[in-house]
Amino acid sequence: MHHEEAGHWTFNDYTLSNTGLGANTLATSESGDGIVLETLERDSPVLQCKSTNCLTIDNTNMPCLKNYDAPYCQKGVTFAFWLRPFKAHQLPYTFSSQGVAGAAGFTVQSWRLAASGDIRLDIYLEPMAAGYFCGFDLGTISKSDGRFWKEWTFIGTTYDPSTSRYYCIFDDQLIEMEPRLNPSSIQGMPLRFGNDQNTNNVFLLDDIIYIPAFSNQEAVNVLYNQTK
Ligand SMILES: [Ca+2]
Repeated sequence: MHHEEAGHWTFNDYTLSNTGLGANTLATSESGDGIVLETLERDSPVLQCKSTNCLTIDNTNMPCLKNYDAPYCQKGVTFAFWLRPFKAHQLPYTFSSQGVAGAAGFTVQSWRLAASGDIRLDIYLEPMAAGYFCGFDLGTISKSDGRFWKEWTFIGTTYDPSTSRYYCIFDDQLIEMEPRLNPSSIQGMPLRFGNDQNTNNVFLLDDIIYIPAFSNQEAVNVLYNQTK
């Protein structure tokens, strides 16, 4: 993982700071009231989120993290993080959001289908005036007792400018995103982690990664294996 101008938030020094992946780490500023703590599940400190403003990444100097598209991301973009959700007491459950509308920019949220009670996880990405998403039916993994709610999962997105295709990252899988109708018109907001709809839910984050380049399957394998 040697990239210039990349971001890597490890929390290993017990701060919210970007520790970087390369020699020329972009300047960023972070804010938030998430708590860095240690867990037996991972061998380095992680961030615990419970509030509406757990971690906010000021992407002023990270144009790919604002618009996710050409001409800002000429080599593409990859943004991913490790997520450890807990069984949701209340749904919907927003892990990350960007902008005031629910799905502007990069958004990850879970919700429950009213009819079946099955829980879904959706990853949204809205570059300039377009919208894409992936939906994962967590109910099929065995309802809220399923693997997703008990383990760390690698979640993210990556954009390939050579084909203009957007993908979700779910663990070490690459899944092409589907177009989404009626995208939000709001782009460029800071990227915020935190539950913006309920306050009784808790989740953990670790190894948030930003690379201004597309990650193909081989690259995703490397990211996954080097941070798991
Ligand atoms: Ca860590």
